[in-house]
Amino acid sequence: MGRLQALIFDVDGTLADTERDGHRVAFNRAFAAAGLDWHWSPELYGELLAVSGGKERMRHYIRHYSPAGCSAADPAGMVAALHADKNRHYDHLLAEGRISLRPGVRRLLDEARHEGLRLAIATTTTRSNLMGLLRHALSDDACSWFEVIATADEVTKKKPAPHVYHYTLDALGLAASQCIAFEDSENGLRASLAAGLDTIVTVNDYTCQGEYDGAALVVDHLGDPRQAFRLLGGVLAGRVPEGQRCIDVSLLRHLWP
Ligand code: XBP
Ligand code: MG
Repeated sequence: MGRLQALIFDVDGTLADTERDGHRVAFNRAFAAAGLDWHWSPELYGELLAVSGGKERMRHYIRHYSPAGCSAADPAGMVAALHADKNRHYDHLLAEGRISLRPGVRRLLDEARHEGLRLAIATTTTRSNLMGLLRHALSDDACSWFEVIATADEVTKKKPAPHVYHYTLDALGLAASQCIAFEDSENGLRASLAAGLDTIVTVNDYTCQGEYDGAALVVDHLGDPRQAFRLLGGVLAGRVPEGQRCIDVSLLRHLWP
């Protein structure tokens, strides 16, 4: 058996483009419902994404952007209530089918399961948000596809801290050298590299300007037979065969023999 045993996926931005049309819209609905005139434009949200975690992002916004209406007697309670309401709106957006998987995600998950690779998730999002995404964008039983699901509910320190990856590797009972991580952002890559994981970065509109030194591969998405990925960089880029159209299990086994 080759040394590659498991694939570990980040969620937001990696499995699906959840941020601009998902979490951001849901935050704005929660702000409006609370009578706040806060509005996170797509551009502002891009800046705020430097902070992982919805509650942390709101605290950062209050601290650094001084919006009106944040003189609540209980700011922590206010943030917690806004976050709960944001998650409720996010779940509605998922149920309406507004968020779909990124190219190649379903194909690679299906293929990996068929080829006996183990699957895990390592995310800093809230568990209920992840469950909604898996159910609505993948399948009713999709959470059973992943042997380990590590979320913000399991670890307190969010990415770029490596804790969620350490937790995932411990739960899988595998060494980092037996797994590959899939990430979409600088914070995510810093977390996975700090845990010793070789990492494939699939950038998106919010993360395509990032610095991904140390990534094994940087691509625009995982690719599908009819929608080839673009290879953007990475330390293993020179070993990707000419004409390769997608990240598939045979490519992974070629790069990690
Ligand atoms: C991405 C995040 C999350 C979401 C919001 O996490 O930073 O905070 O934007 O989720 P990842 P919550 O890419 O690691 O999945 O509101 O549930 O925190
Ligand atoms: Mg991400």
